[in-house]
Amino acid sequence: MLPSVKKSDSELYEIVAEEFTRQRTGIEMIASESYVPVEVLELQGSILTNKTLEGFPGNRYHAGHKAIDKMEILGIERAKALFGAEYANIQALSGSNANHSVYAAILEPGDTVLGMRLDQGGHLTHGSKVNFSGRVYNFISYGVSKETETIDYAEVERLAKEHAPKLIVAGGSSYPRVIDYEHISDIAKSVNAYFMVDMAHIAGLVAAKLIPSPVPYADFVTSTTTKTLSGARGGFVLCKAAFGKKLDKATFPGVQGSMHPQVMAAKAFTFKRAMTEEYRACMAQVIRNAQKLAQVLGTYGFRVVTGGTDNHLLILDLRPKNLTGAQFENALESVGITVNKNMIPFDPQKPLVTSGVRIGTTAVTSRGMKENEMGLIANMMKTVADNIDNAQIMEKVAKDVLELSSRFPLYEGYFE
Ligand code: DSN
Repeated sequence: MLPSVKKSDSELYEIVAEEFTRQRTGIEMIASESYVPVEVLELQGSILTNKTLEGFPGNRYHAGHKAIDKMEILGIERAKALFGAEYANIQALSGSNANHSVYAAILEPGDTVLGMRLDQGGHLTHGSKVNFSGRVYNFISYGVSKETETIDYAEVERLAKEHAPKLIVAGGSSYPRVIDYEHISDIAKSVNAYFMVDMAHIAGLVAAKLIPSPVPYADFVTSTTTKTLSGARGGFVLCKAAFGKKLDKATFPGVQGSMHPQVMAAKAFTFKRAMTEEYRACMAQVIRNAQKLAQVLGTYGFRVVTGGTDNHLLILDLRPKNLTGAQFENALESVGITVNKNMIPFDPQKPLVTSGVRIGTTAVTSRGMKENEMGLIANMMKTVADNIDNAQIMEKVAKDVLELSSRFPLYEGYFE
């Protein structure tokens, strides 16, 4: 692995090696993570990183753009084909930047926007007060119903009528259920608002046509190519053709400067890979694994928020186990299982404590794990939750984690 770095910067090499060991030997269940194919690693580390370019194919501010233009056009065409979109911009450096570009394209500072609360499933960039979105725009938050823990569409409609937003944002980072895009689109139309969906978490499942696509209903769809798309670490935006020019101008020079061609090439590869049968089969397994995990954990005395999941993630309420999210996250990490503490709807705890954890199945599924392994992992989680102060039992679970991960090798042979 990294033969040149190993020779010239051993300090840095050791840090990357340490992280690789963690990834190889642990069980990775952070819902926004995946293991990318080696092609993505190669492209992101390729000579494309040497090129500085601003603008778009056919309209550049630097010479020497011929090959990179071809790459960007290829990536755009693949994104459009994969999602059946009219227009695509693949320059966003991240999902947050993708959202920022859309806001810059259609909003003025101070404009009113409806977005889902971060603590009930939304994202930081959907109006959180600690993020630019909540400081620049007048975000009004909607959430989930207390009874079902699913989106309260009646509240969305009521807030839309009351506040007449210029934009309604749907999607998020910890919502385990399918969203009724048609319903929210109808609400947006009824108040003459634009409609944007942030599908960053579920884009891979949408690409594989396993859950409904927001593309037919939304004016703008933003995403990353990480998470379920399992590829490059960056963002992209799809939109109706009529908004294409506005979107491009808002991306550059609006919120970004020069592009990252090495990452855009890795995005283009990610889109191509997501069209294959092999990828679709893996995404179907991601959902089956999440549902199996939710079902078994439910029988072990955890409360699964909304009662289950339609996608790649589930939220566990740990209160029946008398644990906080922070305690469980730490305990699981100590045995080699990585999850993140997460607010549950109407959580009485603070964000750095929380009553829940978020668990995702994309990474473990891409290593080849199936329902049987989800049963084993659920059992390990139960054992950890019930024996958090028992060092001997925790040590035994850590050994089980090592044994399980060793049966599903990661990047075997590639870095030797
Ligand atoms: N929004 C963060 C997450 O879901 O983990 C990073 O993408």
